[in-house]
Amino acid sequence: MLMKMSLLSVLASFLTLIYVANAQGRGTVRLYSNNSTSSTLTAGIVQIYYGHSTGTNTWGNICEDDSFGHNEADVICNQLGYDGASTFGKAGSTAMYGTDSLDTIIDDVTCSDDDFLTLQQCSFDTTISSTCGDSNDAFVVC
Ligand SMILES: [Ca+2]
Ligand SMILES: [Ca+2]
Repeated sequence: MLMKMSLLSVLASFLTLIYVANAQGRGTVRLYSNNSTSSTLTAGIVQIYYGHSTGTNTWGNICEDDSFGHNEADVICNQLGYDGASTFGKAGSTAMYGTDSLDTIIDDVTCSDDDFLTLQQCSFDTTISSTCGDSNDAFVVC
């Protein structure tokens, strides 16, 4: 009986660890490059885990059309654990990262300070401009 209980508690701790490792927080960002979203990527198309128009959180892209600039790229790299961005742009302007076919879920990101540590300190819109498609997915090089 004692043996059975300790096995169960070990299993429970193990499952908790797996859950924590896989937990996606709302607002989490990651990079995409040629079908990979490896956490070791330092450059790629930006994906964010955020509420879609359906209300549930999902992974999607950020539109790089008008307000997206160096401040915004810096904040994304800061959030990923790097010290700002060296460059950024539209996915359609390079063949480096492939095409990320996820929907665009964040538009008009504006960060008033490039030292912010997370995009949630910036303003942004979940109403997506018609100009936002895969070729306008924002990429960053951290
Ligand atoms: Ca826009
Ligand atoms: Ca996309």
